[in-house]
Amino acid sequence: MAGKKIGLRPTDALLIVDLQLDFFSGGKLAVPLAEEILPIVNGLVDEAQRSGTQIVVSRDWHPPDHISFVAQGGEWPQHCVRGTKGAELHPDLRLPPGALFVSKAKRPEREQYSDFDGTSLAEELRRRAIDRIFVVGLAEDFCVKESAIDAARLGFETHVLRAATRPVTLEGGERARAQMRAAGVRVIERVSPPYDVDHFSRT
Ligand code: VGL
Ligand code: ZN
Repeated sequence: MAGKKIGLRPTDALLIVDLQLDFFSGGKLAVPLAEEILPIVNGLVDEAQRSGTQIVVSRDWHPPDHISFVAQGGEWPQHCVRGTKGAELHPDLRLPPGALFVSKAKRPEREQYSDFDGTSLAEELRRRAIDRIFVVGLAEDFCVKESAIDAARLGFETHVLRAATRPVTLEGGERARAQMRAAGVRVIERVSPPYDVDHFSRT
């Protein structure tokens, strides 16, 4: 696929955020049109594998009484409860060997939208000499946004591939892209030509 044009390298990471059943249609916190990104993410996974790029797969992994749930006074329906069907990764997601898995928001009393919050992900990536991160997945206005902003803040050259993410709400997505850009994240509108990361990197 057009992923070739990204020019992934062995010192890049493809960060696939929360492609879990609860975020797809029929799930507890379905993100509109989430299904559309699966073939695009799978194409990127293939490209990453060909390029020796580290693949990272994150999961929202809540206890049943997580603070973000309505029953605890939070804003979300109960979702991605550890060990349940809804917390499973979407079966269509292609997962090559060698992927790194990150589970987050595991403690009842804390919300952690970012894959870097309360995890050792930054250290794991630095240990592998990774300097660029390409963020895809769900949801653009929550975990994708917070993970990308954290990645940029932590010094990684960070790209979000808009074609491979979807927001909970359209307004939320627009706001998220503005916030990400303000934080130095590069929001890439499409993964097909003329997008070419090396072009951006040289400037
Ligand atoms: C997420 C809402 C609640 C996400 C997680 O993965 O973006 N959104 N928990
Ligand atoms: Zn959650």
